[in-house]
Amino acid sequence: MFDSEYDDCWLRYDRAESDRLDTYRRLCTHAYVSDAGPELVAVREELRRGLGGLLDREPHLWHHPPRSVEGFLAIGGPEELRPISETVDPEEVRALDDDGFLIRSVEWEGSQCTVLTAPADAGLVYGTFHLLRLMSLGEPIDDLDIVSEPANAERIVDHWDNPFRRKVERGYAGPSIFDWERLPDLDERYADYARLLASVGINGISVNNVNTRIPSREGANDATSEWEGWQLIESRNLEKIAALAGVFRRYGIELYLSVNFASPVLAGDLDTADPVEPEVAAWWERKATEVYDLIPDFGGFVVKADSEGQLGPYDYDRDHAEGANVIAEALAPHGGRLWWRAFVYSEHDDRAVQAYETFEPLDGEFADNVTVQIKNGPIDFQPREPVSTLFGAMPDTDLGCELQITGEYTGQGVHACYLVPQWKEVLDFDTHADGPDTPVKELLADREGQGITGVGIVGDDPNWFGHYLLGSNLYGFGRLAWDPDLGSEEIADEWTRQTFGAGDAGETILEILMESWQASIDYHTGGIGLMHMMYNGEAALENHYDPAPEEWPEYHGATEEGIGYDRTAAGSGYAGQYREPIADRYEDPETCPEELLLFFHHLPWDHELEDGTTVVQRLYDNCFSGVEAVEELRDRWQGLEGEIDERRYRHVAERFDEHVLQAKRWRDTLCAFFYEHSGIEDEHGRPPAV
Ligand code: GCW
Repeated sequence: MFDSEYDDCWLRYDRAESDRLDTYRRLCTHAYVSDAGPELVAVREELRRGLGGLLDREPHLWHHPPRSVEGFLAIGGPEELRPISETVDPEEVRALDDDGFLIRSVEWEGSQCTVLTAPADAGLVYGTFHLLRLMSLGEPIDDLDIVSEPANAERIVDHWDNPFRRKVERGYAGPSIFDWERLPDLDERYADYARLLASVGINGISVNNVNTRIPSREGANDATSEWEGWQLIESRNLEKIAALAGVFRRYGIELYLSVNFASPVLAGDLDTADPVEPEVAAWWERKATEVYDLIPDFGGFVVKADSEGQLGPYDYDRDHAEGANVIAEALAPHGGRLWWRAFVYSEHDDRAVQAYETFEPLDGEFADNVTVQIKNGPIDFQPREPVSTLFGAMPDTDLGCELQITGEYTGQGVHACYLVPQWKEVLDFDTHADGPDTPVKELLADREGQGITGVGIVGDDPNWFGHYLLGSNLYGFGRLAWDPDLGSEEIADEWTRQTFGAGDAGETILEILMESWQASIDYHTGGIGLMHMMYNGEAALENHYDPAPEEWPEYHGATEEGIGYDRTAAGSGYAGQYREPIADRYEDPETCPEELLLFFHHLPWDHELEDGTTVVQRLYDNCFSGVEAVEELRDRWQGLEGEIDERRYRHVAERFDEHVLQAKRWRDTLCAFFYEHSGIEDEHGRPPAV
């Protein structure tokens, strides 16, 4: 339906199946839509596109109740349209979360009316996409009674897009979708991107890289870098931001900006960013007012401080709460929020322990409009990590869980890897924060200012994601952030049917997605807790795509006698940061889950696992089975030739060929590395045994 050169992803709105078409036409050809806010313009446009495709006929959009029609849609606020206010109790609607919506089949003046209402216009946008999703999935809509509210108040995509030269850090789908040179001129693709995000309930977007400055080798204060003038917070750039905010606003999406902690120096004329200095506080206040004068519904700022060369409060011997609060206080009068990243490491031998040691003591010290944004695991978006110990450790601080939609460590834009099962594992993890059964998803849910952020994946490539199958991750991120109780398979099934249609091909693609993550874990890590063995090499060349275990002894702990990292009390003590009984479980190799064993323990190569297999043999077996799994997935994809359009078939098939090659590269490199250190051959005599 996108009348453009790029893919329409899951918003295809293909003609409904005949068994549904008549009912859909009877109930939805006519739509009475309020024309209150900017969001209703988006609602009308989406109805034209969606119903136009699904009903295979132009829908009639009315400004009053259509007369003598069998059925019609009525979309608007609880008291805006009579078909709604006379059939639904406005109190019931007003009681819903702001982004929530209600869809109900009712009788009104002799017509079968499907009312869609919400306490706020953003809910009407999400509700409209939900109704069109049900129809795209061929679901019955003649007896609806849906009340849907997001579990997470904030559902934000964080872009790591650099404003200059449109490079996306850890982006594998071409240049940045945002053309900062041309902004505030708008590209129609911005609105289509907003549609994709709103269609899965996403309500926030941060448009630029958290690395707001590439630190020069000589240190961060080098003003000569070509970043000059590309601090988007600079006054000259704000109209670009405002233009983008206008596009996303129509789809109920608030805009955020990553800013440098030292913006008063980099984007201002101060010579300090010390948070306790009154002139610094005054600078942030002026800056916030300047932004909100242009963008009244601006979401707020995202800050990466004291991390990977980015400036921060430590540069002024202040702690992270002091650093954050000066910015938050400037945002507060405007209703803005500061997302302060907890991705701080490098002070400790064991990188895993630092975030907790830095932030847990600051619980309750952050201003009310600060959300501490925590990566799902203690290392860095690895194929599988334990859950960060900060979840459940800061009850008096608003928290956000940061996930990575782009596959930096899971094959980038080349390997098919559906990440929703990984995210489910994180969100379902029981932190025991308030005793048993306190999963992460519960800690985050139903609390203003809390939620889930995802590192963005889209780029300017026609397929948006670098790989057609990876669209499932953006789709899945939104659906899961809205409802963490949805199943991975359920979400994958929804995405597959909307993107590739129902039928056998869809079934096969669903299977491929559901098996892809475990395969990725196995060939990238050996599947029992090792991680972070990727090529880093020369900073300029680092790609995190190729294997290079030899670069990371402090991560895998491989020695002649064993492998793994001792994070028990006898080691770095990281396991002790968890609450009981989790700490005990991880502390003991007998009770530690096998999939995380070598993350918590350094064990002899011939240590016997529960089924008697040794550690080294399990590593060999998993690396080999990871490759076999990818070969199997490729075979299944090849079986779809002729069943799906040539363009997408060919695109994915080519990537599967590279996927198999690269998986073998990881397998062979890791197995050679394990053999080199252990001197123990693979029991099955499989090469490479160097
Ligand atoms: O994952 C690592 C990446 C960096 C990224 C950093 C972060 C934006 O390798 O590219 O920087 O984490 O999360 O800040």
